Amino acid sequence: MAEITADPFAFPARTGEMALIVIDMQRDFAEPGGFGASLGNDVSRIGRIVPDVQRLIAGFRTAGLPVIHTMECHRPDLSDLPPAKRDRGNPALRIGDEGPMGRVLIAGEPGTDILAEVAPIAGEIVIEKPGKGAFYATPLGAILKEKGITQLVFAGVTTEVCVQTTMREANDRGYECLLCEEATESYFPDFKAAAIAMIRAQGAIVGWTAHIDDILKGLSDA
Ligand code: C5J
Repeated sequence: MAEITADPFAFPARTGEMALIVIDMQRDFAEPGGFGASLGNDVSRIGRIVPDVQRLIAGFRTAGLPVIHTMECHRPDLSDLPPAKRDRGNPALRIGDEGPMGRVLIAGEPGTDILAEVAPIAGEIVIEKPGKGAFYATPLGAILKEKGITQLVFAGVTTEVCVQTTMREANDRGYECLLCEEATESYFPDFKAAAIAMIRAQGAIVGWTAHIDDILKGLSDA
């Protein structure tokens, strides 16, 4: 067993049972004209983590470990979009509306695509999810079970919404979860810091957090 230097204590890595989950690195969250921007957010923050997400993905690919990507998106007929989600807030564009990158957060539209720099390669699993958590209404749990995965390393956006929700879902399902601090981002720096703090508080009540170099070292030592 390899150890990854982490907070609040070393992560007991079993690389044979480990996968990387890259949450929602989509144009809709990172580029002007998408869902994130329609809610009034400064989306430029998201692009800044792309090089570290790339490095983390490359480390997993080099180690021969699974990389699983998620996309927050809905069916074109909106049958998986609860009115409570579509009507929330006062966005410039609602989910399903026609925007500069196609229909906002709809499967198959240009804005829903994963950023080219961190896009899946052939053979990697992509989970389309209608909720914030990646386990809700998706085959993710069954896929992980079939692959014998028990440990999940997390990257992606946004830290306190889809990343944290998925980590909490995974933690309740018995997975050991580790969040890479440099490979996640929020529109709100304070929320990122708070999410990281609450995940690892109380003896890793939701999971561990670690720096990218320590995770990559743990993978290469294993
Ligand atoms: C949000 C996400 N923030 N991927 N989605 O609505 O975190």
